[in-house]
Amino acid sequence: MLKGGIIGTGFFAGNHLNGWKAVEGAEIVALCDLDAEKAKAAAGAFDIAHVHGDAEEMLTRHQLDFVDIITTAPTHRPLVELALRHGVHVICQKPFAENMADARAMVEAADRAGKTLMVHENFRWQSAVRRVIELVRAGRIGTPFFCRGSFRSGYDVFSGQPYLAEGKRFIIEDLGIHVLDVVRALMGDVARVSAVTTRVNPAINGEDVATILLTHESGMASVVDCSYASRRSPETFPETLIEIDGPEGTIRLDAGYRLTVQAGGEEEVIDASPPLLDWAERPWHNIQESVVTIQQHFIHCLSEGAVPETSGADNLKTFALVEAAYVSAAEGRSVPTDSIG
Ligand code: NAD
Ligand code: 89V
Repeated sequence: MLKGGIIGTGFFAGNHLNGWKAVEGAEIVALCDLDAEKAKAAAGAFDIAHVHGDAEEMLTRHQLDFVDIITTAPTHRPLVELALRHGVHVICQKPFAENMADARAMVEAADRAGKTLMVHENFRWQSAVRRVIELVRAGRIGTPFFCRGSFRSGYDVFSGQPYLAEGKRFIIEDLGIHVLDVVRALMGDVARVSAVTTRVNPAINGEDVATILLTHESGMASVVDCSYASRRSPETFPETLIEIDGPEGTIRLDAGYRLTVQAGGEEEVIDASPPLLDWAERPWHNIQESVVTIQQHFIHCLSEGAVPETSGADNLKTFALVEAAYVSAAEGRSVPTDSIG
C-alpha cells in the first residue's frame, strides 16, 4: 500500500480525499494546510490521523511515497521541488504553473530526482470524454481532420473559487487548459495557436470568453471555444462538448452526455452519463468521478513503473497552448508553439 500526503485542503480537496478512499493500492496518511482550521476539519471529516500546518514538517515526519498537491498555481513550483527533495512522487493540480519556465523547472527537477511527476489534468479522464478518445484511438472514424471542443456556461464559479475573479488571466488558464488538453488527446500536438478573447463580466479581472484556433502538427485544425458568460438553456456546466470528424465518420458528445457515433453507414446513440458516486453531487459529478480515475491511473503508474498519460512532461505541451493563446490574443497574431519559451 503506497502512503500519500495531501498539501492543501481548500475548495477542491474534498473531492481528492473522497477519491483516494476509493483508489486501490494507496492510502492518505497525513495532510497539511497553512490554514490550521481547514486542515483539522478535513482530517476530522476523512479520518486522517496526522495534520500539519506546514508541508516540510509533514514530509519530514512521515515516510511518504507520494504527495498530492491541491493548492493554486503560484505555490506549485516550490511545493513540487520540496517534495522531490524529500524523495517522493508527486501528483499536482492544474494549472501546472504560472509560466513556462516554472513548468519546465519542475519537470527537470523530477527527472533529476528520478521520481514521477504527474499533473492532475482530469478532463480527459471524464468517462464520457474518455469514450470519445477511445473511439478515436481505435480508428472508428479514421484519422480525424477536424475537432471542436466547446465549454460554454453561465455557472457562477466565483463563489466557490473567488481567486478565479482576481487574476489577470481567467478562462484559458483555468478552464480552457482542460479543453485544450482534451483536443490534444484527440488530434495530436499543435504547431500554431490563434486566439481571440474578451471579458464580458465586469466584476472579474480576466477574460471570460475565448475562441482558439489550433493548427495541429498534422496540418489539421481544431477549434476550442469556452465561455463563462453564456446565458443559455440547458446550462451544461461542467460538460465539455465535442464534435470530431474523420474520413470514416463523425462522433459528437452533445449536451446531457448524449454521445452519437456515425460511422460505416450506421448511427449509434449512447447515453454516456457519468456515474453519480455516493459522495458526489450534480452538476459536479462529472468532474468528481474523473478525480478517482486519474488518481487510480497515478497509482497504477507508480506500481508498474509506467509514465502517466498526463505526466509533467506531457503537460508542458498543453501548458504551452495556454501561453501561446495569451500571446496570440494580446498581439493579434498566430503564434507558433515552438516560440513559447
Ligand atoms: P483553494 O484556494 O480553495 O485551496 C488551496 C488551499 O491550499 C488553501 O486552503 C491554502 O491555505 C492551501 N495552501 C496554499 N499554500 C500552501 C502551502 N504552501 N502549504 C500548505 N497548504 C497551502 O483552491 P482550490 O479551489 O481548492 O483549487 C486548488 C487547485 O485545484 C487550483 O490549482 C485549481 O485550479 C484546481 N482545481 C482543479 C479542478 C479540476 O477539476 N481539476 C477543479 C477545481 C480546482
Ligand atoms: O476544473 C477546474 O479547474 C475548475 C472549473 C471547472 C470550475 O473551471 O476551476
